[in-house]
Amino acid sequence: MQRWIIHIDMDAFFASVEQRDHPELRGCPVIVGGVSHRGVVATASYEARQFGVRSAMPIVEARRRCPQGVFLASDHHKYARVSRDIHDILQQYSPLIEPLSLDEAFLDISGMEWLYPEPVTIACRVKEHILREVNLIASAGVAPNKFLAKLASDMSKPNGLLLIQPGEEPSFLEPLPVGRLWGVGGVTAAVLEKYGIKTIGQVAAAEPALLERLIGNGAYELQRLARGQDDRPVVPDQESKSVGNEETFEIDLTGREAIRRQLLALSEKVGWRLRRMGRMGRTVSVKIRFASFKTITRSRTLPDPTCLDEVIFATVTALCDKVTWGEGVRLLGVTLSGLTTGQAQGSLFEPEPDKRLAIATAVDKLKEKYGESIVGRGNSRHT
Ligand code: TTP
Ligand code: MG
Repeated sequence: MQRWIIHIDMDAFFASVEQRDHPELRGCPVIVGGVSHRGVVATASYEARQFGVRSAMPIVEARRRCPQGVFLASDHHKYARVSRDIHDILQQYSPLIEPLSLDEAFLDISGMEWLYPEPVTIACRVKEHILREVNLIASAGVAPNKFLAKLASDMSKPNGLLLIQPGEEPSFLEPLPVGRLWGVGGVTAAVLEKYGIKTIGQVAAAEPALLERLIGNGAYELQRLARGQDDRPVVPDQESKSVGNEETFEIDLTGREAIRRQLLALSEKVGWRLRRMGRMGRTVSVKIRFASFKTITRSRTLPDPTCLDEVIFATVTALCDKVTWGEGVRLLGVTLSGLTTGQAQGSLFEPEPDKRLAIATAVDKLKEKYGESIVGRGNSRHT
């Protein structure tokens, strides 16, 4: 299976949040950081970067370079809240998310071709979703591994989306300066450059013995990176408390059958994500937003945790039976919370779920390999 990793990184994160919340600051050079005399810049808006203001620069220096700048104290609580909102969005696109900081994360989207046609389409949707829901701009990199994905998002900024296809690694990497390699800071770069190794292409072609002499133990890994090889896995955040998917419809849904079909598709997505994460959930929640924006949620806690589509969907159906469907439906969501680790299903008295999990997992593998159509239930559709 071809590996596909997306790296998402918000543009000028702290500054963009402030510009979002204070529209009068849009288009202005905004500098966020410790505003005391001895503080440093946390980040600068792209307008401020034109004056040479950078992260970690003393505020005094930033004021000298950009006297007309708007200087603001950072509000970590607010940025952490926004970060959680973004994380909730990312969760809807992959069960394997590794947050790196408040504003960046890796998503492993390998094997999701049955959900989306192209890896780059997923990245595009993630960007659109973040813009729509939190009104901020993200840049994205799509590539066969973490190193290349992060490089791609970095190089595409601002408001970028860059795809590196398998096979394109050498031509992409060769001309870049060594400092672009993960883990190469100023000191290592200086050592390499002293020996005439200035580009990533030169690292890739260097004599291994020479590299080892120059930088020691990390030489082998560094050369692999320079050749675009990186097997590091995306390590998901095991702390996540719930797994949910929701969908806003372009046209409000009417009619029981249309609603049922969407709820089945959402239940299948959530079940699949849980199985991929190796987890189960005990509480099933349904969210319904009507055309009038009236929003209700209904939950039920099951006697045993589950990751099975049919158990999730049956619970969802039971919850929806009690809802009065007076008007069109704008949004539906299905979430499992009360997550447990591991998927040992069934018990002495109820051995059946184990078999059902085995079947579901086998079907997942087929879907990942051949696409959804080969094993689809025929009555749910994924977008
Ligand atoms: P970055 O993603 O490195 O920077 P950025 O989002 O501001 O700009 P861009 O990605 O478009 O280049 O860091 C994310 C946030 O972390 C940033 O908005 C502020 C904070 N931060 C600091 O507080 N100190 C620092 O030295 C850096 C680099 C970032
Ligand atoms: Mg950023």
